[in-house]
Amino acid sequence: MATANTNLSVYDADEVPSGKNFAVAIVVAEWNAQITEPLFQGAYDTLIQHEVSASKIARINVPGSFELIYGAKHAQSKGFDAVIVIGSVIQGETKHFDFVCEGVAQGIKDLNIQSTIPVIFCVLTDNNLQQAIDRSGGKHGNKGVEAAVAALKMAQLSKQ
Ligand code: DLZ
Repeated sequence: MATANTNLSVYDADEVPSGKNFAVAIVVAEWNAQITEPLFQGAYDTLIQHEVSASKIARINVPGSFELIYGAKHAQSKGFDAVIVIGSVIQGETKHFDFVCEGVAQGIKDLNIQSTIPVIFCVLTDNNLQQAIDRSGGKHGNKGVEAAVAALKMAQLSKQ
């Protein structure tokens, strides 16, 4: 599972389906905006690069990562071909980190079981701010790029 030796922005563009006919919602948590904004930008730019029309990309803001579940469910009801949820949870002094991480992961998993519209998990769960910076455009690349690629692959799969 470790990303230490992985660059999240590196992928084979030839293996990514065209997004020409897809509409994608990106749900963004406002908590740790210093991290979620570059993740959003990485996802958005990658979708555009793979021919998703700007008019077919919708951004939905929610307060924190815990609300990503409701935001994604809302987006699914609007008929997008894929939904990306973007959040950054950083370990603090209390157990809140564990509850938010567990809650959002299970919630997004449930949405993927219940609906045919794929929800892509772009939530960083880091021990400290530096680890989050490293994965949102830093030395380990940008998880938003990885999420956009996953969204296009899963949108295509959902049509097969
Ligand atoms: C409350 C809280 C805390 C302590 N930490 C984070 C965090 O690191 N990342 C994040 O996205 N959200 C955090 N939140 C907010 C919760 O996700 C949620 O928005 C509130 O508990 C309200 O439901």
